[in-house]
Amino acid sequence: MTCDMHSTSRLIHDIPVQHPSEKIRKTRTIPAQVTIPATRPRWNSQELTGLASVLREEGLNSLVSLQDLLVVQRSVLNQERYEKLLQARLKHNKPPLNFAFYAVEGDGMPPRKLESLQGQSGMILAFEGGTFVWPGIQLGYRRNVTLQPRNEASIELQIETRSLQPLVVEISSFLDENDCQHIIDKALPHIRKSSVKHMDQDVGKPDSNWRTSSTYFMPSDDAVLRRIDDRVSALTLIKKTHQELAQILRYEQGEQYVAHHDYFDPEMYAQNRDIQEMIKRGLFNRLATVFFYLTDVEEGGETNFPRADGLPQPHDFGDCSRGISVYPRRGRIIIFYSQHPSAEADEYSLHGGCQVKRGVKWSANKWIWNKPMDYIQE
Ligand SMILES: O=C(O)CCC(=O)C(=O)O
Repeated sequence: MTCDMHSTSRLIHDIPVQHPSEKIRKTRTIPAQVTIPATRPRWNSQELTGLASVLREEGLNSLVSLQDLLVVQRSVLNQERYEKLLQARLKHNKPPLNFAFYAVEGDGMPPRKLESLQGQSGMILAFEGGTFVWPGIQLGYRRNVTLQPRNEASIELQIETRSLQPLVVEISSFLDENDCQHIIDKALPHIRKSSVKHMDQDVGKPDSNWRTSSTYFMPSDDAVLRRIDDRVSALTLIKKTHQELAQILRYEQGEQYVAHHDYFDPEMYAQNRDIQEMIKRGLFNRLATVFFYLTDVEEGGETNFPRADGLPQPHDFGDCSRGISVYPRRGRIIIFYSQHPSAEADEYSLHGGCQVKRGVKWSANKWIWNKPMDYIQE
């Protein structure tokens, strides 16, 4: 298998967070010996009540304290990474914060990243690992959101949950006709046969064993493309600097990309120094893919997730008959998450571009990392 080139959320329901003044924790250590549970049960209402009352009693005044409390009460999901990143922050005199906290806003506003707990009450989303993911809630769940991308008027979207495992959400209309055509026209002169990053076991094998499409990595060097980057950032709530360049894809009739993961499994790329350097030996990775459909397709060309809903590993990675499929529609996008916010890989994010049976499919992907990359400036 190959991967092409280039922290589980916790919902704290309605915790009435109490505010500073009372007790300030003066010292800080990383909680010792927290264990990762084999299963990850949801918070039950008794636990939530307990947590809320501890918050009230302790009068926690900082996000770090809230993080400590969660870790002590519940343990972390990716202990090794949690401790490494915390140590690195302490070394650089940064607050030892590994979790990100978001306040759930009303009126269709997207969740707002919290910089402090001052004045905060209501529902808070907590993400171990520090990166936001849209909570799936349940299959078919639809939320209307008003985004405020930088340098653009606000836009209203509907985000629909298509799958919970892996987490896939769909926005039926994100790009307009002109955006789609602009990308296609700009890519056309540069498009070349797609390559894949071979896992150690596959080095030397032809790319076409997996992928027969054509590709262009497009720099964000004009106003339309920069606006799309800003929109993607506003939608994912992840900084633009975490994005790779858009990879534009063309599939002609009969072409496909068999099922694969977008993240780099450190063990499968153990001999590849560039990838090891990029993923810092497993600390960082591609977290999410934003996938754009730039054309309709007469038949075929769907994106298939063959392991959706916990299905077993397929025998045939080109078989698109299992799991869920998203069909190409000009302007539609999906976001799927290859990793949990805690940076544990989600093996169920296996996906492929099914054979185009009739017509031509133009599409594009934006890979988003859980760390800043060098491709796109803020
Ligand atoms: O074409 C598709 O629908 C999926 C493409 C894909 O998985 C990829 O480029 O990584």
